[in-house]
Amino acid sequence: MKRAIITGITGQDGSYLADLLLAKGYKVYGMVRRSSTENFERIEHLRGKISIVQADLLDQLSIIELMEEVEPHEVYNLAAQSFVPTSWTQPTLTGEFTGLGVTKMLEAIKLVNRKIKFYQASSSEMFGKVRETPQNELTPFYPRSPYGVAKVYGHFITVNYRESYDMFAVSGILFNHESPRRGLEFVTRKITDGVARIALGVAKDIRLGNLHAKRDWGFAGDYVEAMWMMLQHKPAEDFVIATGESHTVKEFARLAFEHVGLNWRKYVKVDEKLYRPAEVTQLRGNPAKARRILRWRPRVDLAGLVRMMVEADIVRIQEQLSKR
Ligand code: NAP
Ligand code: G4F
Repeated sequence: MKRAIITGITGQDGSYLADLLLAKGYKVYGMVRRSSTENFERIEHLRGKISIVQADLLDQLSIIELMEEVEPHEVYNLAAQSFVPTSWTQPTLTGEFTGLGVTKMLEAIKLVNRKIKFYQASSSEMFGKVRETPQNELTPFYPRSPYGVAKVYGHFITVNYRESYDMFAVSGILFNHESPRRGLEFVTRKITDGVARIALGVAKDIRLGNLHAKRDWGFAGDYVEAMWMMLQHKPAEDFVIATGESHTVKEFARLAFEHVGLNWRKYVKVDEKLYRPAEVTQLRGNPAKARRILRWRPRVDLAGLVRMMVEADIVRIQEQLSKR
């Protein structure tokens, strides 16, 4: 039976990847950092099916010991400080988790067993102030936030360990992917949660920042499949994962409000405090390489994603209200 370690198991992608690997017959080890309260909401349904193991991206020895104990075939490094605005208020912490944390994972593999396959969760934020559209594996990076800068480091250290030590280490350059398990502070989930509350009469409006920003949004369930495919494909190489379509925040909000029969203009308020010091105004990926080599393609389109997220938030908030 194949063994996999997932860092960031309590996050959106970690929970979907665990679902996928369990379905494929893996033994899954989810790495969590020590916390005074459990934060297992997204993996509640996996209790008893996966093993939870403690280690921290900031603690080299804890990661080495984890590799020695589990002897994994595959490691998926999804843990990071992943919220872009926080990277301006906590830039050094973001650098340590999101950047140097990757080196700690790679060093542990180098020391324990170089045959372990490694996936690094890289990001379209690395393209930042984009140099061409759409962006592909060869597009130069121009990050626009401490988060983006840290991800560029994580990407190149992965490439460097592959080239220096002949390790199977790949970087997946994933564009934005969303789901009902997305953190509430990210724009899509903030919108669908707000729409559900407004439709159920418990909120009056949603305050958003830049409505003109464009993103290439896909469904997280489709994207974790691409992560797995990258580790099955030889030789180890990097891939862009995206839908190839780009939409504005305003369009996302319009679709979400339309789903409950409301006009977004009446409920969305622009709050300039939510503007970023430096914005990534547009992102659109070119997934041609992944389509051609991995045979990967997304199954959920934007309309399907919006529907799935709004409906899940309505059900969740109705349940909360019925318990009051
Ligand atoms: P997420 O929901 O924010 O989850 C982040 C995870 O990292 C959480 O499980 C968190 O644990 C863990 N973590 C943070 N610091 C840690 C530390 N010091 N030690 C151990 N664990 C730590 O993120 P996501 O959306 O699932 O994204 C997964 C990865 O893909 C991230 O690296 C993100 O930057 C990258 N990415 C995401 C997207 C996207 O659109 N979702 C696109 C491109 C790349 P706690 O629960 O303890 O906080
Ligand atoms: O949903 P967002 O916060 O995602 P962002 O910054 O694109 O980052 C996400 O995707 C990256 C992949 O490209 C990941 F690497 C990263 O970890 C994360 O998952 O913001 C999307 C856009 C931005 O342009 C932002 O300015 O939405 C705009 N926006 C407008 N109003 C808002 C808001 N973003 C947030 N979070 N909240 C708002 O009220």
